[in-house]
Amino acid sequence: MTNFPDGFVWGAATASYQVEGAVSEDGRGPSIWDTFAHTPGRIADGSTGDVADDHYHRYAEDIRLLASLGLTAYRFSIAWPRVIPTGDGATNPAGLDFYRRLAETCLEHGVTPYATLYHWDLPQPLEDAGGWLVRDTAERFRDYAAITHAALSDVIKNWMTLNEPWCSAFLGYGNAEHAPGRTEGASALKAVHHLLLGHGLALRALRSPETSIGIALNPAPVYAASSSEADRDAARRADGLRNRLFLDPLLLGKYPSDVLEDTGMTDWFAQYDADLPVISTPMDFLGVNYYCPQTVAAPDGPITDPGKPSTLPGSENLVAVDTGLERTQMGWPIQPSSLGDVLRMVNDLAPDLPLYVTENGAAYPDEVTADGQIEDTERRSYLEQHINVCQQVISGGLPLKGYFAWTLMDNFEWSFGYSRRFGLVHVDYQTQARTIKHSGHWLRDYLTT
Ligand code: GBH
Repeated sequence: MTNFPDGFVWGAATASYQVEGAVSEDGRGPSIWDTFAHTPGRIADGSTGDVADDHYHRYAEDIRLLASLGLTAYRFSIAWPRVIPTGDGATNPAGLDFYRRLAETCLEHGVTPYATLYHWDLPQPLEDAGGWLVRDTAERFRDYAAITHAALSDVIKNWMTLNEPWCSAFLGYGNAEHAPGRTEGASALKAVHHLLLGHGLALRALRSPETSIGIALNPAPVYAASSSEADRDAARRADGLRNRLFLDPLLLGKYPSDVLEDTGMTDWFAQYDADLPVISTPMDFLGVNYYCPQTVAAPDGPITDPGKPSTLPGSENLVAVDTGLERTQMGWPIQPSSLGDVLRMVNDLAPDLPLYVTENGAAYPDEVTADGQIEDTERRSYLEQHINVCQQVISGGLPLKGYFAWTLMDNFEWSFGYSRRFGLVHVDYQTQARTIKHSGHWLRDYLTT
């Protein structure tokens, strides 16, 4: 039995390209992730999202499974290229209809839909026209958001504009780990601005009394490896690019000047001051995706591996430090108390803003036992410890309203393909058979007994 307040939202999350498959069905257009995954060398195991979990056809079974875990909310994303196949041309009714069926099936099972409008699958024609490096993409995003909301707002009341714009900008246009696989140095900050502008324009277009709208970010506590001035400066720079570059414009209506200076982008940003009131349009909630903290130091010698494109334009001279914590299969250190730190960090900036943990979870190489069980005790323990922290921050007075596990079921883990599993539910990719893991059973018992 949980001690969470009544009405606390318990859910699981997925994203369109990671689960849907059916990439050429019912008029869907290509996205940057189709192009990227089909480019040899981009995905660790050479896989693509062509089939993924076949969620496009199996969504009803998947929503039943989600409900059977005692969860009452499903965070999924809407694929822009299903709704507007070329990005800015005609609307595809069959694409909208899929999300209507998905939302209606949720409602039939007592599950509240939470839709993310952009979880990284930009229509390829928009990338060909400049992608997030150009302002026009923000305006096309607003139009897509408005069309989608107008079509589905009777069945979907909770919306998120973007998922983790940090990843879109710095993995997509910085170090090329994600689609579209470009290495643009400090110009990746232009993508940050256009993503945030798209968010603000969409927020204004969707505003209505029955709709609750937010964004899902991936802020993380950044700790300095020591109290030396150099290490503290490294932490300032990493915190700037990871957190303040997003939180400050969204919540305070200004960009952090030190980050713009470090990256040499002050003059570029100065041209667009007039966008800040749009970007800082008040939201109904903020989603926090949390996996791990970051500890950084200034390097002893010169910049490490200068040949490798960076996710830290202008601040390459810092290094990640291993603090000896246990790690998940992703290599991400486990530090549950840091979830409390990050929630307090955003609450300090916006004291009254309702917060959700919109993703939290862990990858492990799950093994199926002889009798068909998946004994993922490490994942169970990760989830339990982080859920306990949620309870603590609520007791401490923070307006935390819900928790979404990442992820409902194993899926296409971006540049790692199918080689990393985060699910509460195991997926056998040969047969598409779903099996609830020990962690899923634990969560159900936690929520229902
Ligand atoms: C989320 O991204 C995604 O929203 C989701 O689609 C994905 O499947 C899931 O997480 C699991 O990866 O610089 O050492 O601090 C999370 C991606 C993970 C990116 C942590 C930044 C920072 C590592 N983030 N990572 S570090």
